[in-house]
Amino acid sequence: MLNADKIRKDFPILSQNVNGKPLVYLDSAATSQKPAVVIGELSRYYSKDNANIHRGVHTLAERATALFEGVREKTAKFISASSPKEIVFTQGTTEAINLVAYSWGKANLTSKDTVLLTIMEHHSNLVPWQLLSKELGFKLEFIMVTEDGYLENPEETIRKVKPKLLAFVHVSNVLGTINPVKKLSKVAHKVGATVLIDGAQAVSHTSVNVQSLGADFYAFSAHKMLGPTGVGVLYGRRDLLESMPPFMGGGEMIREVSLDKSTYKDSPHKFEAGTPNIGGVAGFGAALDYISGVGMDGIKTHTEELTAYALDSLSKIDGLRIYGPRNPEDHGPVIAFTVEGIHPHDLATVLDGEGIAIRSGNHCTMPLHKHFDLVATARASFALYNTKEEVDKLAEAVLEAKKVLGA
Ligand code: 7TS
Repeated sequence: MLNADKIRKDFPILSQNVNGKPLVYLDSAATSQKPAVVIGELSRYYSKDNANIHRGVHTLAERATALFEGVREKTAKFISASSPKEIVFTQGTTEAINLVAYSWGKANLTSKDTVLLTIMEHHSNLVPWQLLSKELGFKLEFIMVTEDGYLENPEETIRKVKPKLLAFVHVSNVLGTINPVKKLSKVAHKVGATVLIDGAQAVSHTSVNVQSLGADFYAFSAHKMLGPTGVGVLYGRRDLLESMPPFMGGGEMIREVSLDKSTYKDSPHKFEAGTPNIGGVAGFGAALDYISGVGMDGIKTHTEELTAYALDSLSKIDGLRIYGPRNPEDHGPVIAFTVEGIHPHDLATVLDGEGIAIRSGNHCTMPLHKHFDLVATARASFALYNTKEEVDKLAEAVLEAKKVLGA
């Protein structure tokens, strides 16, 4: 059993008042808070080990390189990749997906192909494919979403469309839907598709095994899993990464350069041009250690309980509509909702006055909001440091907002 009260003490930011009230941070889907060990590691790294990597022979350069490559190994283990060579460090999920688009996509997609996405994608798994499809002329098709927030006939659609690439979100950042990655990857592979999973909202609260999920590519961000901003990961199956051309050119990724041509290092270094976010990667390593120390099973159970509790208490509020699966087992720790007669921004503003941080807006999923005939939703999201008392405060504050705003 996870002890959230004890865990909260590890997160310095949580012990403050906001607008005169104890902070209730329910926006971890946007970015999670960081434990003191992560903040401390950033400071330790810059105080003791800071140097550029892979190029110096001096002691600090060797230390920084060992640290950076050590976190690569740790990351590979964390998601059960078969080798650290399958881990490319990026700036975040967005860059990881763009890397797949502009490297794998440019080398593999033609005007005869189709890329299959879903309408619940974050813009970062939609816009890169739109840009590339303009350039290469391939078709974009979409798996639709049911009223209760599930993918609509995904297996049939995959069999019918026979895409060259199936790219979809593991856990929706709005509906919270946990998509059946393993099942859909299997169907996609049967029709010869490559599978890219956007794991940005999954890795922080569920054990991910990229091999058993059948992901060919899996993208995520450190900042949503207790790590620093500016670091992300692209997992890619080794044979795929090796067959792919570089994404960006520059220092670090080359083997030999002459004025008219260059040869490149093997992956993952081929995809890491320039000086990476070494300090951030060090901090990410501390975040992975922290999560492993607490235990992913405990985190998963805790966030599932909070989600079930919040789905139950919010759904009792008159005029409040939740978007996404009602079955807590299919629902990650993200709940999007609207309250009749109140604009989500107004609701978020009133809640902020109570020290409660939720997000309002389209959460970078405009097509999904359009599908539900919405411009914006309010969204509460939970992490290992949240408590049932905080969910109670959220529900009470929504009731209060209804009174204040006359809804
Ligand atoms: N994919 C999903 C499912 C996401 O939720 C996000 C960020 C991204 C990709 C992009 O990640 P980035 O780290 O590259 O920015 N989602 C959110 C959100 O829901 N609120 O703020 C950011």
